[in-house]
Amino acid sequence: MPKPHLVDLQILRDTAGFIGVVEGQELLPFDVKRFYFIGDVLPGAVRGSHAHKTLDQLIIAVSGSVTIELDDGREVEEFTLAGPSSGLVVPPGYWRTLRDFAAHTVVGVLASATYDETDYIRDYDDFLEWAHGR
Ligand code: T46
Repeated sequence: MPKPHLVDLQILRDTAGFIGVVEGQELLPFDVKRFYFIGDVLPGAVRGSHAHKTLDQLIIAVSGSVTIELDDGREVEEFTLAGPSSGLVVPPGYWRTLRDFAAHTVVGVLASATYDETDYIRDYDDFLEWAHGR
Protein backbone atom coordinates (compact mmCIF):
# COMPACT_ATOMS: atom_id res chain seq x y z
CA MET A 1 0.00 0.00 0.00
CA PRO A 2 1.47 3.45 -0.90
CA LYS A 3 2.51 5.48 2.13
CA PRO A 4 1.95 9.18 2.84
CA HIS A 5 5.12 11.21 2.51
CA LEU A 6 6.43 14.75 2.39
CA VAL A 7 7.85 16.12 -0.85
CA ASP A 8 9.95 19.23 -1.41
CA LEU A 9 8.36 21.81 -3.69
CA GLN A 10 10.22 24.19 -5.94
CA ILE A 11 10.09 27.74 -4.61
CA LEU A 12 11.51 30.43 -6.90
CA ARG A 13 12.06 33.53 -4.82
CA ASP A 14 13.05 37.02 -5.92
CA THR A 15 12.69 40.51 -4.50
CA ALA A 16 9.05 40.62 -5.61
CA GLY A 17 8.02 37.46 -3.73
CA PHE A 18 7.97 33.81 -4.74
CA ILE A 19 6.48 31.35 -7.18
CA GLY A 20 5.92 27.77 -6.09
CA VAL A 21 5.87 25.03 -8.73
CA VAL A 22 4.39 21.54 -8.55
CA GLU A 23 5.17 19.27 -11.47
CA GLY A 24 6.57 15.84 -12.21
CA GLN A 25 5.76 12.25 -11.38
CA GLU A 26 7.49 12.23 -7.98
CA LEU A 27 5.44 15.15 -6.67
CA LEU A 28 2.25 14.18 -8.46
CA PRO A 29 2.04 10.40 -8.88
CA PHE A 30 -1.49 10.84 -10.31
CA ASP A 31 -3.32 12.94 -12.89
CA VAL A 32 -4.81 16.05 -11.32
CA LYS A 33 -8.56 16.40 -11.89
CA ARG A 34 -9.34 19.00 -9.23
CA PHE A 35 -7.76 21.77 -7.16
CA TYR A 36 -9.49 23.08 -4.07
CA PHE A 37 -8.41 25.26 -1.17
CA ILE A 38 -9.35 25.79 2.43
CA GLY A 39 -9.17 29.07 4.33
CA ASP A 40 -10.77 31.23 7.06
CA VAL A 41 -10.38 28.36 9.51
CA LEU A 42 -11.37 29.51 12.98
CA PRO A 43 -8.91 29.10 15.88
CA GLY A 44 -9.22 25.60 17.32
CA ALA A 45 -11.30 24.32 14.40
CA VAL A 46 -10.66 20.84 12.99
CA ARG A 47 -11.30 19.82 9.37
CA GLY A 48 -11.18 16.44 7.67
CA SER A 49 -12.40 13.65 9.99
CA HIS A 50 -13.00 11.34 7.07
CA ALA A 51 -11.18 8.98 4.70
CA HIS A 52 -11.27 8.56 0.93
CA LYS A 53 -11.53 5.11 -0.65
CA THR A 54 -9.78 5.95 -3.94
CA LEU A 55 -8.70 9.60 -3.94
CA ASP A 56 -5.01 10.55 -4.19
CA GLN A 57 -4.03 14.01 -2.99
CA LEU A 58 -1.14 16.41 -2.61
CA ILE A 59 -1.81 18.82 0.25
CA ILE A 60 0.09 22.12 0.53
CA ALA A 61 -0.02 24.84 3.19
CA VAL A 62 0.26 27.59 0.58
CA SER A 63 0.31 30.07 3.43
CA GLY A 64 0.52 29.52 7.19
CA SER A 65 0.75 26.12 8.84
CA VAL A 66 -1.34 23.10 9.73
CA THR A 67 -0.90 19.72 11.40
CA ILE A 68 -2.28 16.70 9.55
CA GLU A 69 -2.84 13.41 11.33
CA LEU A 70 -3.15 10.33 9.08
CA ASP A 71 -4.55 7.04 10.38
CA ASP A 72 -4.55 3.86 8.28
CA GLY A 73 -6.64 1.99 10.87
CA ARG A 74 -3.56 0.57 12.56
CA GLU A 75 -1.05 3.37 12.97
CA VAL A 76 -1.32 7.12 13.22
CA GLU A 77 1.29 9.41 11.74
CA GLU A 78 1.48 13.18 12.15
CA PHE A 79 2.85 15.74 9.70
CA THR A 80 3.22 19.48 10.00
CA LEU A 81 3.13 21.63 6.90
CA ALA A 82 4.61 25.05 7.58
CA GLY A 83 4.66 27.08 4.39
CA PRO A 84 4.77 26.25 0.69
CA SER A 85 8.18 24.58 0.44
CA SER A 86 6.83 21.10 1.13
CA GLY A 87 3.68 19.14 0.37
CA LEU A 88 2.11 15.98 1.73
CA VAL A 89 1.26 13.16 -0.68
CA VAL A 90 -1.76 11.31 0.73
CA PRO A 91 -2.74 8.02 -0.92
CA PRO A 92 -6.27 6.63 -0.57
CA GLY A 93 -7.32 4.89 2.64
CA TYR A 94 -6.21 7.33 5.35
CA TRP A 95 -8.48 8.85 7.96
CA ARG A 96 -7.29 12.46 8.10
CA THR A 97 -7.59 15.12 10.77
CA LEU A 98 -6.41 18.67 10.02
CA ARG A 99 -5.85 20.79 13.11
CA ASP A 100 -3.73 23.54 14.67
CA PHE A 101 -4.26 25.89 11.75
CA ALA A 102 -2.24 29.08 12.21
CA ALA A 103 -4.17 32.31 11.62
CA HIS A 104 -4.71 33.10 7.91
CA THR A 105 -3.59 29.65 6.76
CA VAL A 106 -4.59 28.65 3.24
CA VAL A 107 -4.36 24.94 2.38
CA GLY A 108 -4.44 23.91 -1.29
CA VAL A 109 -5.23 20.37 -2.39
CA LEU A 110 -4.45 18.78 -5.76
CA ALA A 111 -6.66 15.74 -6.18
CA SER A 112 -6.92 12.82 -8.58
CA ALA A 113 -10.70 12.96 -9.07
CA THR A 114 -13.61 15.35 -9.15
CA TYR A 115 -15.79 15.64 -6.05
CA ASP A 116 -17.67 12.43 -5.27
CA GLU A 117 -19.37 12.01 -1.90
CA THR A 118 -19.54 8.21 -2.39
CA ASP A 119 -15.72 8.14 -2.17
CA TYR A 120 -15.87 9.42 1.45
CA ILE A 121 -16.02 7.37 4.64
CA ARG A 122 -17.25 9.79 7.30
CA ASP A 123 -17.84 7.41 10.20
CA TYR A 124 -14.72 6.26 12.06
CA ASP A 125 -16.10 2.80 12.95
CA ASP A 126 -17.07 2.27 9.29
CA PHE A 127 -13.55 3.33 8.35
CA LEU A 128 -11.96 0.80 10.72
CA GLU A 129 -14.15 -1.98 9.32
CA TRP A 130 -13.28 -0.95 5.75
CA ALA A 131 -9.54 -0.57 6.51
CA HIS A 132 -9.26 -3.93 8.26
CA GLY A 133 -11.11 -5.63 5.39
CA ARG A 134 -8.79 -4.27 2.69
C1 T46 B 1 -9.15 16.56 2.66
C2 T46 B 1 -9.04 17.89 3.24
C3 T46 B 1 -7.65 18.41 3.17
C4 T46 B 1 -17.64 20.03 -2.48
O1 T46 B 1 -18.82 20.29 -2.80
N1 T46 B 1 -16.67 19.89 -3.42
C5 T46 B 1 -15.38 19.62 -3.10
O2 T46 B 1 -14.53 19.51 -4.01
C6 T46 B 1 -15.04 19.44 -1.71
C7 T46 B 1 -13.63 19.12 -1.29
C8 T46 B 1 -16.03 19.58 -0.78
N2 T46 B 1 -17.30 19.86 -1.15
C9 T46 B 1 -18.34 20.01 -0.12
C10 T46 B 1 -18.66 18.73 0.61
C11 T46 B 1 -19.02 19.18 2.01
O3 T46 B 1 -20.39 19.50 2.06
O4 T46 B 1 -17.85 20.91 0.89
C12 T46 B 1 -18.21 20.46 2.20
C13 T46 B 1 -16.96 20.26 3.05
O5 T46 B 1 -16.17 19.24 2.40
P1 T46 B 1 -15.17 18.28 3.19
O6 T46 B 1 -15.87 17.62 4.32
O7 T46 B 1 -14.55 17.39 2.18
O8 T46 B 1 -14.11 19.33 3.74
P2 T46 B 1 -12.78 19.17 4.56
O9 T46 B 1 -12.11 20.49 4.54
O10 T46 B 1 -13.06 18.54 5.86
O11 T46 B 1 -11.86 18.14 3.74
C14 T46 B 1 -11.25 18.47 2.51
C15 T46 B 1 -11.21 17.27 1.57
O12 T46 B 1 -12.46 16.75 1.29
C16 T46 B 1 -10.41 16.15 2.13
O13 T46 B 1 -10.25 15.16 1.18
O14 T46 B 1 -8.23 15.78 2.74
O15 T46 B 1 -9.89 18.85 2.66
